[in-house]
Order: sequence, then C-alpha cells, then structure tokens
Amino acid sequence: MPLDDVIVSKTIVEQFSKKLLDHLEVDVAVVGGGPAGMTAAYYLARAGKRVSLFERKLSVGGGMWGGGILFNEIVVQEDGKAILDEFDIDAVACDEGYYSADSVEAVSTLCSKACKAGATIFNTVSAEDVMLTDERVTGLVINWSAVEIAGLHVDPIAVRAGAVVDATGHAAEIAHVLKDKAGVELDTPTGGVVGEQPMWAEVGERMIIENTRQFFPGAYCAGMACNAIYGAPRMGPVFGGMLLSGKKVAEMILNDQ
Ligand code: 48F
Repeated sequence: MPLDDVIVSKTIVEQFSKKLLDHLEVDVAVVGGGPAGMTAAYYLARAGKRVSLFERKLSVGGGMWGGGILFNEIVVQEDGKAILDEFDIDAVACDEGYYSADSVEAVSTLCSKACKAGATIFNTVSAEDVMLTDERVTGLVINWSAVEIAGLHVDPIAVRAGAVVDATGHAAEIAHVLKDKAGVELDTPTGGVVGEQPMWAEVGERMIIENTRQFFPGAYCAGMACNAIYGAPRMGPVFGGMLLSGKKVAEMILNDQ
C-alpha cells in the first residue's frame, strides 16, 4: 500500500485528540517531567491511578540528562540506589555508600517505566495556572509551550485533577502561582515560597524527604520544588532525594485519595 501523507496526519490528529480528551479529568496531574515527576507518575500509575504529566520542554528528564557539568553521570546514595534497582537502572558502587549511574539510561528508563505503568506524558505543554475552587486546587490550566514562548495571546484549556503535583524543580512554579497570583497562604513557615538555600547535599537530601508535602489543599510537591518551597538547601548532582521524593509523594496521594 502506498503511504498517504494525509492519512498519516489524520492518524496523529485523531489519536492525540483521543489521548487529550481521555486526560481532561484525571486522578493526578504532575507538572514537570524531571526525575521527581516521572518517579511520582510511575508509582501512581502502577497503583492504578489515572495520571497525566505535563512537561514544558520537548524532552522529559529535566536536570538529569547533564549529570554534573555535562559529565553525564549521576550520583545516588544507598536509599536512592534501592529505587534505581526497582527501575532496573544499572548503578556502579564507587566510594562506600556512593553509587553512580549513566544519566541517559536513568532518564530514559524512568520515562519508559512511567509510560509502561500507564502514566500519560504530554510534552511541550506548560501549566500556566491552576484551577482553584473553594480554597482547593482542583486542576491545572495548560497551554502549548510554543504559545508561551512566542508570547501569543491564546487562551488555555483546563484539566480537572484530584491532586496536582508541583515537580517543576527549582522554579516551584505551581507554588508561585498559588502565592503570587491567587494570594493564598501556603502551608509553609512563612505562608509563602520560602526559597531554596545554597548547596549542602547532606542536609538538602534529608530535608527534601521531610519537605515532600501537601503545601496547599490539593497541591503536593516533589523533588527540588520541595526545598524551594520550604527553604532548604540545593544538592547539585545527587539524585537519590529526587527519586525518593517522587516515590513519597505518590504514597502520600495514594493514602489521601
Ligand atoms: O528541574 P527538574 O529536573 O526537577 P526535579 O525532578 O529534579 C531536580 C534535579 O534535576 C536537579 C537537582 C538535583 O540536585 O537539583 O535540578 O525536582 O525537572 C523539572 C521539570 O519541570 C518542567 C521543566 O521543564 C523540567 O523538565 N517544568 C517547569 N515548570 C513547568 C514545567 C511548567 N509550568 N509546566 C510544565 N513543565
């Protein structure tokens, strides 16, 4: 059969439209496809939740691809290694308690496992706002990243979600929307986004687990966003905390829903 270019186009439009329609109401909407967001999406989907993940960029992976200064290796500690094992990501034992993994294998495997578990990833889509109903986050407002980048005046669409996860990394974008735009009080020591602290991996990695929380009704955080929201150190290319935070937020939501 000769290939018909228009049938190719029709197939894409039909299938994508179906996928989007199927995900306008979900149990959990994750914002950000870095290591924390993808880990959260995996555990939630594996437990049977309807999960969509929105990633601004063309590729998922966030800050994981480049390892440290573009040396594409990541470091995890003992706890993080257990998650790499669960995902079947190879890790090499280096100094005692330090493991290294290839960042490309790590990103691609997290992504593949999240998709195979049933999470649906929408790349090139940015969450620009939340739906806030009766003092609770009830969903996201999304638009094409291309629209955002071009600065076009194009209205977004809405996605209803039982829970929203801010996995946007250092920027903590959903928390900022809630604080700066909606003006609501977050469940943090200052009521706002406290802001991340300078690098201190030991404390940052410990705090990120404590800071993985529901910071406003319906809104949870995972990954570096947690330390940005609650005011804890960054940790550079140590990724155990990102994976553990993604797993913890999934467990919290599963417990709450
Ligand atoms: O930054 P990112 O990798 O966050 P993470 O999962 O991991 C942090 C580490 O990579 C690193 C670190 C380790 O020590 O500190 O930074 O917490 O991934 C965040 C993703 O969210 C996307 C962004 O493009 C990135 O891929 N993102 C951010 N804001 C939005 C968004 C938004 N409003 N809508 C959609 N995607």
